[in-house]
Amino acid sequence: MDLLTFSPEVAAALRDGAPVVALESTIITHGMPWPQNVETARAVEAKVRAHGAVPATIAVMGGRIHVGLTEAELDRLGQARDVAKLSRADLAACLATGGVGATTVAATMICARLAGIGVFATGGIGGVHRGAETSFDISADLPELAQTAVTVVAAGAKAILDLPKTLEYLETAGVPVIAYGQDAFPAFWSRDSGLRAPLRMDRADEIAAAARLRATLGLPGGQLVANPIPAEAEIAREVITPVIEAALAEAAAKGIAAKAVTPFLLQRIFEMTEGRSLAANIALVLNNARLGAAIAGAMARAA
Ligand code: PSU
Repeated sequence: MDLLTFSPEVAAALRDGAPVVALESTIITHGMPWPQNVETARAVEAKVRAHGAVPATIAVMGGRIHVGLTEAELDRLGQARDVAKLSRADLAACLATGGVGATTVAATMICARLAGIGVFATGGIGGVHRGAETSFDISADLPELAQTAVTVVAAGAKAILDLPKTLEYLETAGVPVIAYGQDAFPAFWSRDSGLRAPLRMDRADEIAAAARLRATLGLPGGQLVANPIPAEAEIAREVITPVIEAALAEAAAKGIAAKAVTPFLLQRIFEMTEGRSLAANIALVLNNARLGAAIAGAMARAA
C-alpha cells in the first residue's frame, strides 16, 4: 500500500512479526491541551515500549498516512491549530488535498488495518451522544468497530455520552464489548458506569485469541476492550456527573454540534475540574497502552 509511510522502527517490527500497538492522534490535537498532549503522547509511546511492543502513532501529512511519528512531527502536531479531525468520511479527502489530519478512533482503525496492526490503544471511543434521538449524533467510531478488524483498547466510552444507547448500538452491530478484569462497563473517568459489560475477560492472550477466532469465523469488525481506569486515578461517578451535565448544558446553549461536541466538552470539563479530568485521562490512556502492548505481544506469539 503506497499511501503508508512507516517510521523505521515500526517498519522493522512489522517485518519481524514483533508486537506493534497503533495509537491515534486526535487525542493529541483535539483531546488534550498543549503541552500535556505532547507529553502524554510521548509517555504513552514509552509505556508501550516498556511493555515490549513498538508504538505506531498515526496521522496524515503531505498526502500520506504516517505510521510512527518522529519527535518533531509529534511536536508540530501538538501545537498546530488547523489540524483536521479525520474519521472514515474525510480520510481520503485529506490525503487528496495534502492537508494535515489527526486520526480519530475510526480513522486510526482503518489505517492500522492497512498497516497490518491488529491492536490499537486510546482513551475512550466516541459513541451515541445524549439526545441522539433528536440530533442523530452517533460517532463514526461505532460503525467502524462493526466493520474493521482491529482490537481497540479504551477505558469504555466517554461518560459524556449516552452509555446505555452506546452499548445497545454495539450489541446490534455485533461488536464484542469486553470488560477487562471486572464485570462492569467502565465510564472513562470512573471505573463503573453502573452498567454491566456484555463480556468479561481477564487475560490478554484470551483477547488476542478471540480476535483471531473472529477472523477464522469470517466475522468482519473489531473488538472493544473496555479497560477500567486505575482506582487511584478515577473520579467518582457522583463527582463527575454534575460536571458533565453542566458542560452538556453549555454545549447545547452554544449550539455546538457534530465534530466539535467532544473536544468542547473535554475542554470545559478540564476547566471545571481544574485539571483533574485531564490527569485522569492521562492515567487511563497509559493504562490502556500497557494492556494494548500485552495484547499485541499475545497476538505476535500466536502468529
Ligand atoms: N480518547 C481520549 N480523548 C479523545 C479521543 C479519545 O481520551 O479526544 C477522541 C478519539 O479520536 C475519538 C474521538 O475517536 O475522541 C471521538 O470523537 P466524536 O465523539 O466526535 O466521534
